[in-house]
Amino acid sequence: MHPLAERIQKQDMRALARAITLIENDDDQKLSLMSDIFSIQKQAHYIGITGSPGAGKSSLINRLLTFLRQQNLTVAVIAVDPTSPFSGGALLGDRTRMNQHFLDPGIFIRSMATRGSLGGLARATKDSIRVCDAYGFDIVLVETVGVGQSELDIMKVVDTTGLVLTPNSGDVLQIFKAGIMEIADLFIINKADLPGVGKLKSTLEEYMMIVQPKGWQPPIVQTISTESEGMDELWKNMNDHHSYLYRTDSGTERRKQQLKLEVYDLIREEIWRDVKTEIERDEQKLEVFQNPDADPYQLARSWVKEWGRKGE
Ligand SMILES: Nc1nc2c(ncn2[C@@H]2O[C@H](COP(=O)(O)OP(=O)(O)O)[C@@H](O)[C@H]2O)c(=O)[nH]1
Ligand SMILES: [Mg+2]
Repeated sequence: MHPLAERIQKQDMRALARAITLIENDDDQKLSLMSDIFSIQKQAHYIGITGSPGAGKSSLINRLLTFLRQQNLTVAVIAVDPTSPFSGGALLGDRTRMNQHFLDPGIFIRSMATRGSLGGLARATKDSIRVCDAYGFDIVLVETVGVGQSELDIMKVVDTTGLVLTPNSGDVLQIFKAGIMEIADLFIINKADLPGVGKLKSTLEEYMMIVQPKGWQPPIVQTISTESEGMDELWKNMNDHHSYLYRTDSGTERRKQQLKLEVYDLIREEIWRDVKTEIERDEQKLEVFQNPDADPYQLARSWVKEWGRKGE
């Protein structure tokens, strides 16, 4: 087994941090490490928290952390939101609030950097989630801003996705357009202390009437993160969703689908990495880029074909 995997299995926190750095840097050892990590996973509950900037994702996670620790559950938090207080881009006040968690050995907090990672942010995040699982955390929470494709990709690997919305913010339309409504397993109306909760709730209910989700019906939960309100209800619904995934046929179908998507993603990333490496080390091929009018379709096809023949 990879020495880092061995140390992670023995709950060595420094090995955990080291492994994530190795993943971020897309180190050559990554795939062999991940294979070992995969074999020592313990099936933590992976939970994604997404939503517009300012919706209260970090505040919610902060409160949920306290709640989960009271239940004696251990939690890893991976922040993909560059503005997250967990990633240091924080308001001072937020950081002070988080300090209690930073000192707790039952909690691990890490932000993701993408620099150098060929597979991109989503890949690095997925791998890091698994490393935290292998270490033995009961729950892995991921905070992402619900905006781009890479956020959507991250949500493909988590078990449960909570979409944080706020009353009167008009973000539902944005989120709808970005295709994020579909990936929500749970609608979280945060800032439920503000006016407009009823209206947002009926918008979500109307949405569900139209799309008529099969299998799991995303519940609507109300929270006030600033006052720690609604955490028990939120956790109950997250747990229900986990049971749905692991104890029902329709949940099993969804997990099969998820596996397929991940394998396809991995194949795409692996081939891309290989082909790109081949091109970059071949002077003759690089020369072709000197002609800005070259046919991109023809180039891509011929190089992929050439790569395919090499493996024969
Ligand atoms: N009124 C109210 N404000 C909240 C609530 N939750 C978070 N906020 C505030 O919303 C702002 C953005 O919160 P933050 O957690 O950083 O949002 P994020 O960008 O989604 O991570 C902060 O000023 C929070 O204090 C809530 O339930 N009610
Ligand atoms: Mg945040």
